[in-house]
Amino acid sequence: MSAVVDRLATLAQLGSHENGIDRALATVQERAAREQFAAWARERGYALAQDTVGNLFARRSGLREGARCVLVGSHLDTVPTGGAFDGAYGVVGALCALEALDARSIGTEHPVEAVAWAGEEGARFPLGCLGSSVFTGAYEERHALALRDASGTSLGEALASAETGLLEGVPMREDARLAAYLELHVEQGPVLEREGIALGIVTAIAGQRRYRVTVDGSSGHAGTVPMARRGDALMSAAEIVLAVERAALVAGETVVTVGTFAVEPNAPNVIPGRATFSVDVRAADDARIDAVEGALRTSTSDVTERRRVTASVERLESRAPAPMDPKLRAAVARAIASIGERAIDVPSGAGHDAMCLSRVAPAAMIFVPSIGGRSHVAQEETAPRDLELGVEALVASIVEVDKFVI
Ligand code: HGY
Ligand code: MN
Ligand code: MN
Repeated sequence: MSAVVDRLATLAQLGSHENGIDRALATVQERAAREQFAAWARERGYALAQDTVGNLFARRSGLREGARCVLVGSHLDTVPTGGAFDGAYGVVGALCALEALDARSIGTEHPVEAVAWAGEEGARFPLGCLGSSVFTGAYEERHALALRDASGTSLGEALASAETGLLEGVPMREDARLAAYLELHVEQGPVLEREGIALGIVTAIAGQRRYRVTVDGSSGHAGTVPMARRGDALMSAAEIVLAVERAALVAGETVVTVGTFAVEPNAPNVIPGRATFSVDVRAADDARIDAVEGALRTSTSDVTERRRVTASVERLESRAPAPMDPKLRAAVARAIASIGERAIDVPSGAGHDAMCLSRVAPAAMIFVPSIGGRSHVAQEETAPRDLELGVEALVASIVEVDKFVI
């Protein structure tokens, strides 16, 4: 078995249960994944560093004194009941790429660092791309550490705990200067498989916004309160949910997801007094996302006028569409051609840490196919030969990028 396949299998054990993998930021399972990454890096003699929000870096030195680093990586956390490839592949692939450079005695002008970004999925603390947002200055560290999970634990508290926190004996990263960023990832969609091509070069990452909507009504007896006198939080929420679905369909090329929904008190014979849900909207351009946000706000105020409820919409996160760097994309294309392989351009509907990195450095992404286009599910899978080819494409891309980015 190749190193990339073998290591992904090792990571897949961490947080694994009968319905998939749970490895949210600053949990025992996610910390174990960071420990595993650190162990692999130490074995190979790469210098390790971390930062205060749990980003972890393994550095292979460059030949040129003072050159900025080429950063290569992805994330180790998963969505609840997630799969073994989303994120983990890009982290393991980055380490394997450093090792391939060693094995082939290829020196690079720039130091090259494999990075495991903390909390990309936003599954526990309410911010996606948490680690890369803080690293790139898009989100303040103190605000990130103050974020609380559903049980009220802050990220700062979780990262201070010996069981779930920062790694012992790993120094803080000091040098944040970047030459370029590369991320290898599974496509999570159907295009590469459909086209029968193993490598994709990402053109742009769709914009995305996340919201929390809270509807407050009045709890009451399911059998006695007449329909006309109810302030049913769930029925009101249902109207809002369907309104955003309609708005996305009208906008076209727009996706909207209500992935969490909580009802209180959550009993069959009590009228729901509170409904809280998430809304995640994505499109390649901001105007379409604006249209869905408009519908979200209009339908929310509409239900508060027609029904006996109050409601609030909080925008938790907003990321503009992120085009990848044309020069870096061209370098990746040359690199892939240099190893005798073909690639096509593909857009990314999924979010990635590369969105954040692209604001501060040239960034590019390489995709490999996802079987059946499936991801964020336990069944997500990529063929071993495609995983290996992706790493080869990454190695060649590092070498190509190293030639011109100083
Ligand atoms: O939500 C996303 O698109 C990513 O998988 N975090
Ligand atoms: Mn994901
Ligand atoms: Mn991912």
